[in-house]
Amino acid sequence: MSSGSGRPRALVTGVTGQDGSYLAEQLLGEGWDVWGLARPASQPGNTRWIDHLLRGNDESGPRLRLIAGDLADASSLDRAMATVQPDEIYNLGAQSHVQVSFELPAATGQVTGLGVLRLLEAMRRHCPRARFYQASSSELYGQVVESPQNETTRFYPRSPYAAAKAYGFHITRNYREAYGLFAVNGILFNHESPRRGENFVTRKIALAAARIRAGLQERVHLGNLSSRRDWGFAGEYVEAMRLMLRVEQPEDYVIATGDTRSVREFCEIAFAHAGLPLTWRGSGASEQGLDEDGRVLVAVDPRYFRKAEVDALRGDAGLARERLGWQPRVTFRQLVEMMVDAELEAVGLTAG
Ligand code: NAP
Ligand code: G4F
Repeated sequence: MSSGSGRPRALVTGVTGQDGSYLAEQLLGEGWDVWGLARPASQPGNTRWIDHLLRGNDESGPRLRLIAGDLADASSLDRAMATVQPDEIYNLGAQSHVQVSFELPAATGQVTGLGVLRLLEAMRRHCPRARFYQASSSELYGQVVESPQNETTRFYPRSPYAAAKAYGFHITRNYREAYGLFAVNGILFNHESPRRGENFVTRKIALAAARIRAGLQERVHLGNLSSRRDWGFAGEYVEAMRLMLRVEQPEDYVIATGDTRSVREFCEIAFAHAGLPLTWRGSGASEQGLDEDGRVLVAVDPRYFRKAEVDALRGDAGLARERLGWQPRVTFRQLVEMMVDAELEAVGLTAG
């Protein structure tokens, strides 16, 4: 696989996000030319996680280049595809926040749903022999009908985000079947890292634990503490994306750890690691997490409750283990501690 420079080329949408930055790093490490599709920003500032890759550009070595585009704008995708002529396309761009999708349902549908179609159409026109990865989500399972969830579990989306991802899933599969494209869905369960957006619950908790320990914040307000997720490490999950495009037959895969934990458990490990072990008082909307001196460090705020919640997710990645040889290595505790360590370091502290 190669084109142009002789090196294979990848086009990554969502390159400024958590997964995009890890994926671009890995592809560059493999010697690929990587083009990141990025929305032209009216102000600089969202390239924090890829600045080191952009700085690394040189004449001879592999490099990350940005190309302007928006999943809501078909002409920009057409131009990007014609310019890059990629061998692999990773569609990671999305309005990816579930709660936000209730506030911006149509915009979420345009980008997270129809954006997939626009990209597939541009691929069909300019590089039908490329391989296409769609970032599908465990949110598709929503109100789960069985546990653990695997590739055959029925979908029950519970948010405008999940409904848009359901469209993206089906249109990807349809373009595979109708046009013979190599187009696959990775149904990834929650994956986190120090690069997670600050408004997702894991990063919000890790950030708060470190900032409270440093005296920079008094407490953190959260929503549903009983919600359970199958949380893995993002760096490992993007490895699975690459593997899915390197096998002979295009297929859809679940990527998960098989372990399910509550938001409350995440808080307990995070705060203990920051030297602030918690005890709990109350329940539901009045639940609180207190430190050894009785100070409230975690408080529930119903503003963060979802209009329709996904109560519990747990994935079965057996197919990926069998066909791709993929399995997770980082445990839940290691993930939480990695995230808290990063935030402690950012405020000049260490664990304990
Ligand atoms: P993320 O950090 O929120 O990144 C989202 C990316 O999408 C950002 O680069 C953002 O760019 C870009 N984007 C937003 N709107 C766009 C538009 N209109 N056109 C082009 N790009 C746009 O998300 P992530 O956690 O890395 O997740 C990557 C993908 O996997 C997403 O599709 C997400 O829905 C899906 N997913 C994530 C998880 C998870 O647990 N992380 C699980 C399953 C599936 P800006 O910098 O311009 O905002
Ligand atoms: O961190 P979250 O916002 O992630 P959520 O909703 O599971 O979605 C993430 O994972 C999906 C994969 O399943 C991706 F497709 C999606 O793009 C995104 O990356 O919330 C996790 C849980 C929810 O049940 C939420 O109600 O945490 C609960 N929660 C409790 N307090 C909170 C908060 N979530 C957020 N964001 N903020 C809180 O204060």
